[in-house]
Parts: sequence; C-alpha cells; structure tokens
Amino acid sequence: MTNDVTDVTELYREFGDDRLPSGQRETEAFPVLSKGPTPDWDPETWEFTVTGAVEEELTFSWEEFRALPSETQKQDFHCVTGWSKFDCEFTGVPFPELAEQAGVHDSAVHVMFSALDGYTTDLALEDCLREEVLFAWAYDGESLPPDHGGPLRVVTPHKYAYKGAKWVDGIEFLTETERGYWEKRGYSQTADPWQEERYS
Ligand SMILES: Nc1nc2c(c(=O)[nH]1)N[C@H]1C(S)=C(S)[C@@H](COP(=O)(O)O)O[C@H]1N2
Ligand SMILES: [Mo]
Repeated sequence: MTNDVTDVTELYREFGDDRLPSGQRETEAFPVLSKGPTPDWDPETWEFTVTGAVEEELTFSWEEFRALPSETQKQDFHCVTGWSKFDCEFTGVPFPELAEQAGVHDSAVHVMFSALDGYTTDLALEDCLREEVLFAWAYDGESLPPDHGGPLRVVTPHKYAYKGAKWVDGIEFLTETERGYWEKRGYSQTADPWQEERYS
C-alpha cells in the first residue's frame, strides 16, 4: 500500500457549481449520526458477503477483505440534516473492484447495503459503480473509529451520507429497486445533494 492520496473534492463539478450544496453549512466537526447504538464486532467471525445478481457470490473474512486493493481519497461528506465536512481522508476498497470480482449480471440495476446494526440503504447500480464509493476502514490515516462505522463503512461523496452504510457487512445486487431503512421512511432514493433530493 502506498501513501498516495487521490483528491476527489472536485467531484461536485459533475453535479453543481458549488462545492457546498445549497441548504448545507460547512462544519469542522465530524458529528456522529446513528439510528441506534454502535454494534460490537469480532474480527474472528466478521464476514462480508456479496450476493444477488452476480456470477459468483463472495464471502470475505476481515483478513481477506483487508487484502483487497485499496486506495486513499480526499473527499467531501454531506449529511442530509444540513452539515457538510470537507477534505475527509478515507482509505478503502472502491466499489467497482468488488463488483468486478463478483461479476455483476446484466439484469442488476440496484444495490442494497446491509450493516451490523440492521441498517440498510439502497442505491442505483450506476451510482455505486464509481471509484469514489469506498468501503473504508481508515479515516485520516487511522483505523475508522467505531462510532463512525468501524471496522468498515461506505462513503458516497456524490450522495447524502445516509447512503454510506456504517458497519457494512454485505451488498446485494438487485434486479429491481428496493428501499432501505431511511428510504422506507421517506428519504430520497437518489439523494443528490446538489439537487437537494432529501425526501421522496
Ligand atoms: N449502519 C448505519 N449506517 C449509517 C447510519 C446508521 O444509523 N447506521 N446513519 C447514516 C446517516 S443518517 C449518516 S448522516 C451517516 C453519518 O455518519 P457519521 O456518524 O460517521 O457522521 O451514516 C449513515 N450510515
Ligand atoms: Mo444523516
């Protein structure tokens, strides 16, 4: 692994004119937002699964997951409750790497992420197949703190942060759209911060 950091903070230009999406304010803090308590995990029994519309369903132990090709990126973080944090440095596995290993079927259109706390979130496949969507285990060069989703979380700098499942332990490729935890409760499935897609 190298110490190279890829700066993807210019990503907003694809979606809007402003780095800070409308209706957001910038914060230096990194608040914790979870629907419940931080779950325990055991590196010995932890498993990550890739299931659904794929050529080959995959299971990774913690050790195996950590051996996957990874990168470090500087990216922004936008919470739907109105705060944004710039220049977050996350290290992890880009989504396309996992998709390639599993061999996604042509019939797949959507992805459901699941997590140790029972959280789920859904996102269109095309919105997942981006280098910026990371399964991250480090933040600012340190192990991801448990409250922020350690051992492993997803980050989605092009979407509101509820699309990034903390404590993620599986993804399922779907042939039809389904709604995740907040999406069932009225939050947007597409969640583009520059369009202020907060609810749907
Ligand atoms: N597993 C899980 N992932 C989650 C959540 C959660 O409650 N459980 N909350 C989401 C929400 S609403 C936000 S804004 C971000 C917050 O991440 P943070 O606590 O690191 O700031 O995590 C998202 N991922
Ligand atoms: Mo959130």
